[in-house]
Amino acid sequence: MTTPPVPTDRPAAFNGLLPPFIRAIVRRPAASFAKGLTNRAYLGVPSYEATLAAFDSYVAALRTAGLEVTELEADESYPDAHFVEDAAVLFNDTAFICRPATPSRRGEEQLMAPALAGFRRVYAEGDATIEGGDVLFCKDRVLIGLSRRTNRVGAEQLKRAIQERLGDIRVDFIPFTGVLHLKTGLTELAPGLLVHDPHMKLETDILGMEVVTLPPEEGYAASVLPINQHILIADGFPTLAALAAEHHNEVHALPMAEIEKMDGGLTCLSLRY
Ligand code: CIR
Repeated sequence: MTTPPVPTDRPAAFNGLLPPFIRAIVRRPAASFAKGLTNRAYLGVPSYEATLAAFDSYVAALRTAGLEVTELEADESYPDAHFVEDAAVLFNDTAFICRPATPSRRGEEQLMAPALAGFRRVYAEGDATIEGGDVLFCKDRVLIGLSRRTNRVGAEQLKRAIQERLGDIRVDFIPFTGVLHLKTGLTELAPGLLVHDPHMKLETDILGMEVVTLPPEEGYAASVLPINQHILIADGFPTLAALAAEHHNEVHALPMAEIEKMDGGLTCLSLRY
């Protein structure tokens, strides 16, 4: 299934550097999903039924936020493939096709590429490893996490592609440890305002942005997904919920406990554009 890219002549919205989102791509979780990678096995084995229910709530929230959602079929050979965000980074008419770091996820980017045939595609190559979960478009800059999944070669390739397409915008590399992806532990709740999971150890300062560090027991909630005037948050985290309500009129609190068990969050379940 091919999806058309977003027209580039619309005004910038919440995402600052990007046009307002109008569409999203998701993939239904496969029955093999529990064979996927996780650093959170201590949370227990997730149930497939509950995972599908969480996924359905998520898709419904994307639609309520006004997005036209394309749902791709599950693929049993890739248990992590519903974390579609890791396979590509979309900006305007460009799809930067990532290069997953782990053998079990290598190939997901090929699986995603046909759905992105309407985009101008740029491929990570050579020694690059990069996953979309490490890429955060903010109000006035792009942050690329340097993690166990994204190396400097991959980050440089993406930086070049972004600057070729969007002009000489600021792209900062953010080395960190303690969580899986950059957006596992750091997202932009409102323009210029980042929320941070204290389990994530940032190895550099983030200058010129406000950073709110959540209480440790709410660390998982640092992964929020603003969509134009709406925001999706994980249900059950009162500090984060209060902050979201301060900045957004439309807050959707979603059941994420099953997704968390496989180290997933709100951003990774879709590609928005
Ligand atoms: C993994 O470890 O790769 C998957 N189980 C979870 C990926 C989550 N993706 C993301 O946060 N962008």
